[in-house]
Amino acid sequence: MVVYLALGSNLGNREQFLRSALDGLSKREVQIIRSASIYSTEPLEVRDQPWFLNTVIEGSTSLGPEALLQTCLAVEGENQRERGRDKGPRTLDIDIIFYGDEIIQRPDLSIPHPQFSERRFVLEPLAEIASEFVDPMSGKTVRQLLAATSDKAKVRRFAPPLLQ
Ligand code: PH2
Ligand code: MG
Ligand code: MG
Repeated sequence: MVVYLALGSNLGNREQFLRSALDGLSKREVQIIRSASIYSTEPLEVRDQPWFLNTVIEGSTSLGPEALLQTCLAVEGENQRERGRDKGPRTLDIDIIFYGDEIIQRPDLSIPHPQFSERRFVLEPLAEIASEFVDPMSGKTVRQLLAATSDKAKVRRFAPPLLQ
């Protein structure tokens, strides 16, 4: 299955945590196909926290959606992720944006990610590698969703993709 994952870090050696996320996922049945540039992004929701580095990767996996979620949590865990303040600072966050074109709505897992189209820090990197991908919820392409988003928070290209 083709999957898109959003990666974020705003504590410690942020770039190294993103790199470590790619390693951890690759070791657990998530093959990395492509990754977007790294972006420096203004914090959303909880505003009084350090700026993030964000990126998006395209992966290919044989894992089902629940197993993929557990894998993301395991990779966060081995990268010093602590469950502190909700939406607060973190060494590594890995969110599932799309699992193919499946729509999954369970108490612990919503795919597509419920807020991705309101987050420029997800849409910009996603559009870099998957602008024509159609969001199964809205029927719109990533390109259209980026053009339509009302999120005005700053998102700046920071570094080239971790995988080229
Ligand atoms: N993640 C959040 C809350 N706010 N802001 C930015 N810029 N990037 C993030 O990854 C982010 C955020 C909760 O997961
Ligand atoms: Mg998140
Ligand atoms: Mg998360």
